[in-house]
Amino acid sequence: MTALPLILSTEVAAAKSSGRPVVALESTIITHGMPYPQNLDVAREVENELRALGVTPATIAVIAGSLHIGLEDGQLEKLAQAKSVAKLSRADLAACMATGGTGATTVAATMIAAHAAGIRVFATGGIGGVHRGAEDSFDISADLMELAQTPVTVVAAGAKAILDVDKTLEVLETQGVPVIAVGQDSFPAFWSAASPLKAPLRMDSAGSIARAHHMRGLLGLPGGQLVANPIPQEDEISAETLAPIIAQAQSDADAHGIRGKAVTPYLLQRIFELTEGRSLTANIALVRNNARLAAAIASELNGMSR
Ligand code: PSU
Ligand code: MN
Repeated sequence: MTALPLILSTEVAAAKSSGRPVVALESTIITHGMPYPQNLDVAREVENELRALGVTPATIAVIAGSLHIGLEDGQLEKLAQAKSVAKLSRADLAACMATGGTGATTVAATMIAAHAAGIRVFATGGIGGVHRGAEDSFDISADLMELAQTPVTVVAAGAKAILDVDKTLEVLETQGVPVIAVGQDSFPAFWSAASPLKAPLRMDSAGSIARAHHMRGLLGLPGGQLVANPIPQEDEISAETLAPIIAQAQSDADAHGIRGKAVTPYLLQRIFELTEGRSLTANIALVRNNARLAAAIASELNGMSR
């Protein structure tokens, strides 16, 4: 049996060998979450946001069977332009690598890859969760179970209202995943900072979040943490504006019989169209905001032993 085909980008390799903090970034948000060319702009801006804070970005993807931890700019550009790239979650990652395939990693697969590379903090936009109507479809993202078993702290802007957010929080509780709202009591609703739902936990500093990650390790707890970071107020879109748009996107998905892996990308694309791109401006702002917080958490964690 040969070793895991893991390839570090030049800058990730340099950061790791000199002990500087690294933050993981997913690639499904690039290939299935936003249209080209905005997806490429966002990916680069988020990477630069981290670099400006002295933290090395590691965008993760599978290219020709190898698990890449950090992409060179040309690889990022190619991935952003690629059509019909595979979407890889926990179930698909090994199969794609074994067959020499190329694919983008979801939150679940990015956590697995980050952990394999010794990266403890990961920034994204929104996580997958329990879909509306899950009582019939059983559509529950593998992201939730991944958070229960892989020790990576994931910074997201909460969960989109394309999901059943109540049920998502219930599953996270059942799975023993800490859900930490940052600087507020309510669980953020992706495009809007606040929501009617109270977050299970609240922390007001990157240091506390880093210490909680470290403490879980000392306790021998296997999973990670979900950090729910509200979108900056100046960038938010109100829940009232979005509610009918989400309902429309959901009914379009149902009418077209969209199932399985295709559900989340379909809904994201439909909302982008229905808001005439307005959803994207907010999306960019919140991902950058999450990168900044992830950088602070990774820097704090870097000072603590594993
Ligand atoms: N939710 C978002 N934006 C995203 C995704 C989810 O608000 O880009 C992507 C992430 O990669 C997430 C994946 O891990 O979709 C979840 O897909 P599924 O629901 O099929 O597990
Ligand atoms: Mn699903």
